[in-house]
Amino acid sequence: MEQKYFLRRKQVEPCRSGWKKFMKSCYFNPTYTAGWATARRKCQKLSSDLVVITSAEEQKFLTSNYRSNNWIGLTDEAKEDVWLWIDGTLHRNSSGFWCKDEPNNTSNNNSNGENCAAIWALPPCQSEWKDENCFRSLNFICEKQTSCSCL
Ligand SMILES: [Ca+2]
Ligand SMILES: [Ca+2]
Repeated sequence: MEQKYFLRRKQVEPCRSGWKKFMKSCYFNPTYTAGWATARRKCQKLSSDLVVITSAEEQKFLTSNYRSNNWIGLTDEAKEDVWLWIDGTLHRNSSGFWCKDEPNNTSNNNSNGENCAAIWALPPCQSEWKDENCFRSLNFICEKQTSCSCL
């Protein structure tokens, strides 16, 4: 009896405290900032990884819930202008939610250009993506997939 109750309860609240549920994932937006690689390690320590955005709905969920400049799990560090999600998926630059004229690989402050993607919070790129210097300290969003099929 008690076990049954626990299972049901677990299905209704599949995300840990402080994490937000959307579709089949839980999301977390730590309050501190870090460079992209450190941010990724922080997510991994929480049994998650930087967010991989696969739909317009997910993008909208993220931008309406998290309103800072946030690293996402997208990088062209391995090969310039070949953007890969951290799960290995190839991202087509024509898709996604890039801000106008982004990614532009600006090398103003860094000879390596810009190889990590972030959802930006400030105009003129509000709620859209920019490539940024990976060492810049930004907020970030972790995503953990759940096996839960509940709503
Ligand atoms: Ca780049
Ligand atoms: Ca840029």
